[in-house]
Amino acid sequence: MDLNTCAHLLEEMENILILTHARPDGDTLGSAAALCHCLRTMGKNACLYNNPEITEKFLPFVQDYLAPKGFEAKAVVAVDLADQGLFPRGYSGVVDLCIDHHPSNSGYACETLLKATKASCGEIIYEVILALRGNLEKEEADLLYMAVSTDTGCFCYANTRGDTLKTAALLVEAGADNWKINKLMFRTFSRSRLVLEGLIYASLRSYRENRINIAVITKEMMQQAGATENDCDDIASLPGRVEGNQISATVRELDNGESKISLRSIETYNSSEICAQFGGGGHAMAAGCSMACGPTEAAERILQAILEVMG
Ligand SMILES: [Mn+2]
Repeated sequence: MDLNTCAHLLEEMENILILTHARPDGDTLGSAAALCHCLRTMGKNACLYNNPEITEKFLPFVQDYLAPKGFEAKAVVAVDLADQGLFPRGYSGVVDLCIDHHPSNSGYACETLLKATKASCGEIIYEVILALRGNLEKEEADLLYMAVSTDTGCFCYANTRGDTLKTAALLVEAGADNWKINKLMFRTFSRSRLVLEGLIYASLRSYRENRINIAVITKEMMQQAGATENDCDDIASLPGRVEGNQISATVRELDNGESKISLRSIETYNSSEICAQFGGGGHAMAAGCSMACGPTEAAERILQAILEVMG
């Protein structure tokens, strides 16, 4: 469906529940809250589904929009949610409208506005809000800036295009506090996270003139740093920062005695194929697998597999 049909559909809706995806990120939460704000200014009763996985970092941005107990939805809208498998915990039901940018969107909703060339869902919500109300309010600009900046890694990832930056510029012009949001999203870390990073870097194993880098994260290191899962966001990208790195692996010791491996590689190598040897998979440049052994043995096994591919 196109933008105007989507806006028309939203205009017809009442008592709207907006869904964010499982393990919600800045894009799904910022998009949902901005849309919710806009719908409320239009006099509609709209709320965000109370996603139990919202982390402390994002909660202040979405708190005012979360559904009160007993909210009875007449219409359900999902944002940035590609597949039913990514429904927020506790939700199962019909989705009337989905607004998304994932090329892999499975078409689970009754109606879908899909713009797969967009770097973030926030850019689509920006257009939807303009189609609905003709202007953008400051609260919406802040929320959409959070959406666009987080899905592009602060405009660093390869998905950042000219029109992504144009939308970001329009959001700043509409009042988005870009520097405050950037500081919170990209330049602020828990003390535990920083201590954990220190432990990871200090014990980093590098091979073949630093072309291979392996980080091992044990339960003991987590404990020593006082770190929880909340402190492990994007932790798998750390060993790949070493100059000259071609393939990096992050090995995490799990509670059940197994190890979880995240592999990252440059285009020359296929991470997914390496992980497939251990029953895992993923993308060509980012993949993962699990091994039924402790982290020391897991690190050794993944190193041997990498060495074999590197020749
Ligand atoms: Mn997204």
